[in-house]
Order: sequence, then C-alpha cells, then structure tokens
Amino acid sequence: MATTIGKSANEGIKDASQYLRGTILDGLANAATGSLSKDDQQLTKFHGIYQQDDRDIRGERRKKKLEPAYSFMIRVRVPGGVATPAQWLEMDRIALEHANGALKLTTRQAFQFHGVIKSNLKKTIYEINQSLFDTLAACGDVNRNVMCNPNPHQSKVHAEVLQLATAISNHLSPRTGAYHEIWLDDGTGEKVKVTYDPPLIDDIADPEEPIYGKHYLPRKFKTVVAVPPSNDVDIYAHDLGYIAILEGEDKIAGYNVTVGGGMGMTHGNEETFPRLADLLGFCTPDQAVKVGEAVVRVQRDHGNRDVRANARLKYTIEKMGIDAFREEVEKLCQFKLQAPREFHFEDNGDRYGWIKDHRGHWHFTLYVENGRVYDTKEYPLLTGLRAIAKIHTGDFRLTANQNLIIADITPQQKSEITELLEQYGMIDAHERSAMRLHSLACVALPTCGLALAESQRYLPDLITGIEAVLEEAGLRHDAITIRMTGCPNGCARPYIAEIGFVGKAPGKYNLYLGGGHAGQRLSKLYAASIRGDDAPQILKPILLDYAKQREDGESFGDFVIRAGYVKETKDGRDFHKDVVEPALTV
Ligand code: SRM
Ligand code: SF4
Repeated sequence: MATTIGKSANEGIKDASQYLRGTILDGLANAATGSLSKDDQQLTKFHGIYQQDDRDIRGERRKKKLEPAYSFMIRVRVPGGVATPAQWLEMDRIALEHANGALKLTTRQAFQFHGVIKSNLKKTIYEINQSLFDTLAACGDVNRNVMCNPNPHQSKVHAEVLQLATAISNHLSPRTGAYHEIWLDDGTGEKVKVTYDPPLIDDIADPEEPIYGKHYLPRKFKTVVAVPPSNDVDIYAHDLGYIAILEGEDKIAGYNVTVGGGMGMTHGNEETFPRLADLLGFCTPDQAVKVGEAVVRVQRDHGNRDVRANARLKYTIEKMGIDAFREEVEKLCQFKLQAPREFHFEDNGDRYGWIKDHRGHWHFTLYVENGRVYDTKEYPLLTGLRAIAKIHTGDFRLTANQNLIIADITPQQKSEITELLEQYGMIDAHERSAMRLHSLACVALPTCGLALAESQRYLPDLITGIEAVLEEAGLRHDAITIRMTGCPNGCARPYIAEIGFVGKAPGKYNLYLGGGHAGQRLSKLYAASIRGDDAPQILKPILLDYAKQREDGESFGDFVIRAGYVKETKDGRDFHKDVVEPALTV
C-alpha cells in the first residue's frame, strides 16, 4: 500500500491512485475472486461503489472455506432527488436485472442497488449513465449528492432551489477522466452522455483537479438546500447547507449558509461526536456556488488528514473557530457574507398524501417504509410504481426521509394515477401511526459492513411494540420522530430524533432522547446497551407522562428535557456530557 508520511492510509491511496484510477480495471478483469483489492475498494467509493458481502451467510461460507459472498452496492447520484418517469423505469429494470430486486431510497435522496456481482458492475454503471444519472462522487472524499427540499407546497420556489442544488453538484463534481475510462467505455469509441457538464481531466499528467487537487478532501462532504418552514433535509446534519430566505411567497432573496454539521461518532471515543451546523452568514443567489466552493477549499486545506475519525468539516470548525473559518471563506470569495436573516423551521418530516400546487397540479407523497421499494405478494410496491411511471407525465422526487413524491400530476391524470395507487395498495400507505410515519432506519444488516445490530429489518417490529403504548396514551396521531441505526455512524440521523436507537451489539442499542422536533437540537443518552425488545417498556412511563403533563404544543423532545429525563445537549462537544449517571441499564 502506498503511504504518505504522517497521513492516514487513505491519503496514501489517493496519492498513488492517478486521480482515482488505481488498479480498478485489473481488479474487474480478475475472475478468480468476486472482490477487488483493499486499496481499490477505497477508490471505488469515489465512483459510487462499495464492496460488501452478505453477512447473513458469512459464517456458513467460512465453514465451507469459501470466500465471502461478495457483491457491490451502487449509489446513484440524484441531485435534489428528482427522477423522470423514464429514469424511474430504468432504475426499476436495473434493480431486477442486475441487483437484488429492490430499489433503496436513501436518507440523502439517492437510489441504491445492492447485490450487484463484480462481473455485472461495469454493465450496471454504464446503463445507469445511459439513463442520464451517474454514480461519480456518490461516495468518497468529495462533495456528494446535493439534496434539496422536494417541496410540493412551494413549487415555484422548488424550481429555483433545485437549480442551485444541480449547479453545486455539477460545480463540485470531480473532473478526473477515470470514471469515463473505467465504466463508460463500451468499445465503440462513443462517449455516453453524462449529466454533469464540467470538462473532465482526460490527461492524468494534469497537475491538479481544479477544486480538489490530487488528494481530494480529507473526508466525505455533504451539501443540502432547505426551504423553511420545512427542514426535511435536516440541514443541521450536513457539512454545508443553504437555507432559502424568501421575499414574499416565491422570490428567493438569498441563502443563510450553514457549515459544520455531521452525525458520525465512534462508541467509546469522546473525541468524536455528532454536531449541528453553525450559521456562517447570508449570501445572494448569485454568490451561492462561489461560497460553496470556498467552504470546500478551506476544508481541503485545513481538514485533518492524519486522523480520519476527526477529518470531517465539523472538527475543522471546532479547531479553527467559526470566525476564523468565515474569514478564510471570505478571503477566497473576495466578498463579505452578510448577517444571517430570520427564518423558522417547524419540523423535519414529510407531508403525506395529496397536495395541489399554484398551477393546479397535484403531488402525492407516498410513505415508503425505510425507503425499501420491492414487491411482496401483499404489497407489490415496485410493480405499482412501475405502472405509474409508465403513464406519469410529471416527475418523481425522493425525500430525505426515504419517501417518494409522485410529483406534478396534471389534473387530467389525477384520477388515472389515483386508480393505480388504489389498485396497488399505495393510496392508504400513510394510514399508520404518526410515529411510524416519522420513523427512519438505516440499512445495517445484512449488507452494511459496519453494522453492529439490525436496523431496517428490526425498527418496524419495534414500533409495533411501541404503538401499543401510544394507543394506551392516546398518542397515535402525535408525530414523534424515532430513528434507528445499526452503528454510531448515524446514517438515519438518530442524534437529532426525539427518540433515537443506536446499535451497540446484536440486539443491543443505546437509547437517546430529546432531539429537536425540527432537527434543531441534539439528543442525549438516556439508556445504554438496552435490549431492543425492552424499549417499549422503558419508553412507556415517559410516553404516558408526556400524554398527561405536556404543555400546549410541546413536542416530545422538548418535554423529556423539561421533565428532567435527560439534560439538554446545547453543543456537539457536550454530547457525551451530563448523562444522568448511571445511564439507565436494564
Ligand atoms: Fe452512511 C457509511 C449507508 C446516509 C454517516 N453509510 C455508510 C456505508 C456506506 C457503510 C460503509 O462505509 O461500508 C453504509 C452502506 C450500507 C448499505 O448496505 O447500503 C451507509 N448512509 C447509508 C444510507 C444508505 C442509509 C440509508 O438507509 O438511507 C444513506 C445513503 C445516503 C446517500 O444517498 O448518500 C446514508 N450516512 C448517511 C447519513 C445521513 C445524511 O448524510 O444525511 C450520515 C450522517 C451524516 C454525516 O455524514 O455525518 C451517514 N455513513 C455515515 C458514516 C459516518 C461518517 C462520519 O463522519 O463519521 C459512515 C462511515 C464512514 O464514513 O466511515 C457511513
Ligand atoms: Fe451501516 Fe452504521 Fe450506516 Fe447503519 S449507521 S448503514 S449500520 S454504517
């Protein structure tokens, strides 16, 4: 493995990779194994690809002296989460032909395919690009899929924020020609059309990627655009954010820029912690991309390249201080940011069912449990959405809560689409407890190599247990956010949920309480290493107390702090502090 003195191993891999090429092509050609080399596994992330193995059968294969059942997860970049019906149909086809028959809608408005074997990788990536999506920079130490509020309520504004999300996504895309070379060469000499416009670096002798340089960023980097009063993109959890400030109903005056949010931490390492983004300042719409580039450049030059666990922008800002960070950004921009403007977030959930926009067009927000679109006999969701995509003339919008908006339905088409929603059992998908509708779980087992416990395969059952308590307490219609992850990396943003479960070991979770209902406050550890199955009993007295004692309009997250179940977390650095000792163990 290549090394760069004093730097983390990944820095050495990037250094030696010739702008993300490594030996990926050789690895793909090696039919003796279903895997790629260790270093190439790091590089393929920049191409949107993770090597995984089926953890359900890992032990059994080891006993038989077989190599693990390797396959690849592919993440498709979908700026702002918008897909045309034609693109939806292609994603559906690829899921069935090359992956495990399911489409995963992620917590960052992207599609994921699981279970693609090595011999199908190139074909799959090629076909994704033919559908005018790509996977470049869906993962890796670069700016990733740019999210934006999908916003059927304020559809006039949506067009503009989507434009910004797409512009940032294009501007911050890596320019290396490696992606084309490896995945898009179909032997005909024809180049596949791609969605990002900037010129690619075809010549590996070119000294630098213009924005990233040879070593790219110290760590992953995530950008979102929010439109108050909805914080459905969970802006405070991201490295870079833009909060649209409206003048009147539908004119965007500019954006409050946020920096330094992130969820990931490591159990037992208090030098790592979730952190909410800070407000950096206000910029006009035409300054927004430039500010984003400057933030990326400051992180590139000041981020920690020695310790990956402390390499995210949130730690850079902790180290520099927000004022010094702003000064560096302003120096690069050559203009000053204005003072942040007033705004207000109400919640971070989706609004289900039908909404009519200013043109009289309709939008239907469909609840998709944990973002998993697949068929069962009882609920053929994939097939139902395929039937809709075949006739739909609007678009599909993936939400940051792993749901789907069938958007921009003309008045003429509404009844036809309603019939299909009814036929396939989707029309009443949101007739569930408000807690279930406000739940999120990450993928975890069996594909995620980092999972310590179950998540998406377990949370639905756990909620069923809690629903009995909700019925008793009369809280069925109260939107309490609940999120679960299989490890502390925080992929379902559990530390800003009102109730958060974070995997510690098989069947065991840390229980966090007190996150802000609009994602504006971090939670606090309430109970360590509890059995998941005990959670309904642990939560029962608190939920009953909430039902009786809450003040008018008081959210569950606010209540548990006022009632003293947990202390308020005011700052990421205090996340591990002030835990009521000993945190409840059962
Ligand atoms: Fe994540 C790593 C899945 C959103 C923080 N995440 C992973 C990997 C790739 C595991 C790995 O590195 O081997 C997971 C693949 C599982 C699988 O089998 O699919 C994974 N993350 C996901 C998704 C699919 C969860 C989901 O159920 O939707 C989300 C894909 C988003 C996308 O489309 O890009 C996903 N991950 C997030 C989020 C939420 C967000 O960004 O809003 C976070 C917390 C925010 C943040 O970044 O701080 C998140 N994922 C992580 C981390 C911890 C990063 C850190 O700073 O410490 C890791 C581990 C790492 O990077 O080393 C990780
Ligand atoms: Fe995997 Fe952990 Fe992310 Fe869940 S939170 S998908 S277990 S890395």
